Amino acid sequence: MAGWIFVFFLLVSIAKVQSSVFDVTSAAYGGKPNSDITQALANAWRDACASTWPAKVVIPQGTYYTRGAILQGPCKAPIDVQVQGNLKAPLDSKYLTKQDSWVGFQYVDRLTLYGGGTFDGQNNCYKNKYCKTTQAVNLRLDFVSNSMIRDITSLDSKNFHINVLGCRNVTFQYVTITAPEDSINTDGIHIGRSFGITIDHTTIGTGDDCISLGDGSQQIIVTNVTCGPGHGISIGSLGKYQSEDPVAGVLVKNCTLTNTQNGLRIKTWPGSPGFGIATHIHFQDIAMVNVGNPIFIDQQYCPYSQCAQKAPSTVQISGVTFANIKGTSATPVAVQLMCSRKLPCQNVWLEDIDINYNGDKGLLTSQCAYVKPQFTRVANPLACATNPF
Ligand SMILES: *[C@@H]1O[C@H](CO)[C@@H](O)[C@H](O)[C@H]1NC(C)=O
Ligand SMILES: *[C@@H]1O[C@H](CO)[C@@H](O)[C@H](O)[C@H]1NC(C)=O
Ligand SMILES: CC(=O)N[C@H]1CO[C@H](CO)[C@@H](O)[C@@H]1O
Repeated sequence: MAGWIFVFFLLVSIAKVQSSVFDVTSAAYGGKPNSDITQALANAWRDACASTWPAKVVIPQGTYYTRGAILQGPCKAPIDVQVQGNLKAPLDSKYLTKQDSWVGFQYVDRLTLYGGGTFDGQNNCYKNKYCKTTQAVNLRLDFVSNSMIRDITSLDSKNFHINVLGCRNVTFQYVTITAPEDSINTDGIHIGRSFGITIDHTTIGTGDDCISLGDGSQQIIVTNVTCGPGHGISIGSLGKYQSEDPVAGVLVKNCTLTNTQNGLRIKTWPGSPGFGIATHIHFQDIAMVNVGNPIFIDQQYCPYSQCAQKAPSTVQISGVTFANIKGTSATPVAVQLMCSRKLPCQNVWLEDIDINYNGDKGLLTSQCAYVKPQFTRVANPLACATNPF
């Protein structure tokens, strides 16, 4: 008798486990390969999110289209989203359900997004100068916590590839991000106002920053990332807006940058409307291959000359280490530490810097202003050889 009761409960729990898989192509949701699954995905997410058991949404192998998917929590239990297929955005962004986001997760705790699939933003705009650029980010995480994004690809986003806002304890691992070098604003991963974000074993090549850390990025770890093409790994830009939160606690370690416009950069706008802080920023064990501006603090960041260049930046940069940075520069000025005359940089260390320049635009050199760094094992041309002021 007791044995039968056991089997009965076993069957009940198997049924529960099975019912916790929400496959968009199941009869309940009706998604079909090579068709639009916008509604099927929304329904599968709704049911999975309401499950009191750990639930899994599945997008199986094959190509699927969606006009947009804003997947909202809070959910009742941990939730997995297994994307094995190739999810495609509309070519023309007027068909998107939301203009600023394509796929998004909001207010979700304990999300695991994985499966080897691809989020293809189908940006064909950059090839056509009459095409209106759009704001649609491929994958947005808003207020997501204790989560893992693993083994997925983000391809040809119409804007930033992955945007992280208001998140806590989120790890990205084995993520691949790819876009053409000449596609504007296609940053790989942008983080803002988030705490405890790790990016590990990730490969990024885009037309803008591989990784950019906006205001309020705290306790950020970037390891084993390869970047290129792109504009490098950036803190900022900071100081464009009033009341920005500090950037504090960044470790970028064991990464390789190849053929990027910039290397490791901290950029702040001149004439900031408020005061800002960037502190405890540590770059270590970085290989550079033909990188422009490999080490670059730029407190006069002003693309397209949109600002009053004369006013100094009011972002205080302090506690910055560049250690064991090796390789080749694509520009003769390999180290630039251009700080604010109003708030000079404090506690900047350069250690074991070995960068060469083999081009014909001049000799290897460095520039510093409003900073007194400490050098350990840094060759003379790389140790504040010139001061332009
Ligand atoms: C962070 O999130 C992971 C899941 O990715 C979880 O296993 C871990 O317990 C979380 N850490 C904390 C401190 O909550
Ligand atoms: C980089 O990856 C290698 C091999 O996967 C691993 O052994 C190493 O610890 C990683 N380095 C860092 C800094 O995470
Ligand atoms: C750029 C860099 O230093 N990469 C190294 C990261 O770590 C692995 C293993 O520890 C090395 O094999 C890489 O060369």
